[in-house]
Amino acid sequence: PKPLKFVVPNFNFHEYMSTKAKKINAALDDAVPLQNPIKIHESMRYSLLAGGKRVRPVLCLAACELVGGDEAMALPVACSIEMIHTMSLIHDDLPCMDNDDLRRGKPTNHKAFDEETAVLAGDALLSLAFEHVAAKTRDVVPHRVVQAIVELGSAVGSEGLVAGQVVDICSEGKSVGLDELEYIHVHKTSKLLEAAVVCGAIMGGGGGVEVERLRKYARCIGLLFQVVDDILDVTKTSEELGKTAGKDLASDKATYPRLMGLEKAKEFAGELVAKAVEELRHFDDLKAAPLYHLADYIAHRQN
Ligand code: GRG
Repeated sequence: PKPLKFVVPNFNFHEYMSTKAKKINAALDDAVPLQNPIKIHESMRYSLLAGGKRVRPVLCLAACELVGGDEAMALPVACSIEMIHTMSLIHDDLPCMDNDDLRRGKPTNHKAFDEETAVLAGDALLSLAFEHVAAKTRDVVPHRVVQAIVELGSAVGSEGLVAGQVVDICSEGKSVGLDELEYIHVHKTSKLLEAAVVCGAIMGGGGGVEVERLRKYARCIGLLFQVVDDILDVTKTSEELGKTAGKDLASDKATYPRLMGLEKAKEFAGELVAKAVEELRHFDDLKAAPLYHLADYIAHRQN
């Protein structure tokens, strides 16, 4: 997609991301101390502190501040979201799922530890995510905390990430159309990004209309995230191989470029980013700067 015209000048996005990511990393480090039983906590920390981009928790803090909240009000739920994201990656990499050996350039959890520990580390992170938001959120009225917990639960369960994963698994080896591909991506990827933004706005004291506007923004960037992932899959592999056809064209996995062609997939990504930022026009430009730039970052990221 073309660069956004409305990215706010003089906003140092790189600095913004690294400042927020440092806070999130420190909070995650505190949330899972290395305690007995050592093995399980080591395994949880191995994946949780393994250097992800922290897109979801940053989105959460940005949404909280956009509606007038203080970052501290959303920090616990932002950590919970990263715990859930991490556990979904641990389980996704297991031999019974994708059977991957590497994640973020390091051995996957079950390779670094063992399969039993990886399953349990995922379970423990999922449980801790809900405990953490309920126990550690401060200065937010209880009904908002409950509302955020409901959002989280529905994003993760059999109508959320789990739904996306099960439909993805069932579609293996079958021909997948655009509608089914969108269903998989919306559930596997968008739902948690949506929960991140919506929970941030809820904790920050956002009104109903603001929260729903931000939900629409998040749905667009959630799908965008995956469309860009699919595009990168083709373009990066093409560059690496010095060929015109990328990895995904060789495999039988359905992706946007495969189903609609690379150019149309890029156009679709452009439409999604435009639709996302359209929702931000209702907010103050300066206050919305982080979310403008996050949309731009997701559209143009290289990994
Ligand atoms: C959540 C209860 C529960 C079970 C998990 C395994 C599973 C069910 C779902 C799979 C979900 C999955 C792996 C979706 C892919 C999401 C995605 C786009 C991951 C990559 O996100 P990045 O790029 O990763 O933000 P980093 O490494 O930066 O954190």
